Amino acid sequence: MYRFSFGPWNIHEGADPFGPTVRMSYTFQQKLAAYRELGFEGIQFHDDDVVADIEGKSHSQVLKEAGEVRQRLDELGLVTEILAPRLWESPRTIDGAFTSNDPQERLYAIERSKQAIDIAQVMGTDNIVLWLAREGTYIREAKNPVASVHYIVEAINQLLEYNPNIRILIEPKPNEPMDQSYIPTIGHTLALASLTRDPDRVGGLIETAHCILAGLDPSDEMGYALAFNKLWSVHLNDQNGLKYDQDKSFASDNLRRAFNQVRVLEENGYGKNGEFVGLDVKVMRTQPQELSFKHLENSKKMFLRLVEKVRTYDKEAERQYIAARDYEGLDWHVLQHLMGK
Ligand code: XLS
Ligand code: MG
Repeated sequence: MYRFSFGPWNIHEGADPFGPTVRMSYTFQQKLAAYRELGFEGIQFHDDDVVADIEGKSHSQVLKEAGEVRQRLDELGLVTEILAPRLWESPRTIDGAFTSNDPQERLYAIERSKQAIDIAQVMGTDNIVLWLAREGTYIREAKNPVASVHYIVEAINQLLEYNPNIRILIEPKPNEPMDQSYIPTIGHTLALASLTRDPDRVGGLIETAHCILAGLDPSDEMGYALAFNKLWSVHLNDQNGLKYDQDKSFASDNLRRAFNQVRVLEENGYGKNGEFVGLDVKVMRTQPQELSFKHLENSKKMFLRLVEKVRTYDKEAERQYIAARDYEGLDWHVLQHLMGK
């Protein structure tokens, strides 16, 4: 039995860098109410998804408001999967958060992350996600790449020390908003984990589109993390090539690539330790408001249909093709299976 999650930002108003919103907003409470209706149990939160306008509020006020949201989730039978500090929108993180050239800004990023940990504890999760959005450069000369890695390690060390229960899930992405980011892939993530004070508490969250933007195959990236027991969450979606980050519905661009992601997850027992199948999908800008949940429903349905495809896949035939080194035969076998014969 898989459990599914998404973040409130996945229900959105259609703004993009070139145009304003095109749909009315759903309120936070309406979004929460939609989860169960759509068959989702887990919520991915940023700190300021839980507590709006977080920057102006005192720590005790923040925790009080988080407590109210927690209560509402309990009533609705929802759980918080992950909590992520939003470190890329503040005027204090323009030059990056943990890797800003300004020590005061680096400090701000660490303090804000510690507060996110406190919010996570109120919300009942130990999973802290770090999408290191602005930890990178527009031009290489702007930052020191060696010092930047040490800054990130130092920040993570402080967070690990701050709370002994939490674990850090780094969500790698190679670019956007930066020209180049410092932690672009799961390999970088795991290498970074090994430099921290408690590598067992640092792992990864893999997003399909981020792998594709790095020119890598998402199922192989997932397989790599699984080999280290470090795949602690996923953000499934899809992406048409090396373009802006699209966050399309899962499987909508490349069915076979989606099949292989489900295959590597299913065959390696993903979910058995409580991991969620997380989505990070955007509905198309053209969609009318009343039809703007379809990307979530469709992504979940496709995941479950592909689980069936994995379970009904003829493994004995696969074994024979591999033994004969007949990969053309194997290719056809896979395509036939996906076409439903
Ligand atoms: C990036 C997401 C981001 C993270 C969590 O892919 O949109 O919000 O998933 O911080
Ligand atoms: Mg994501």
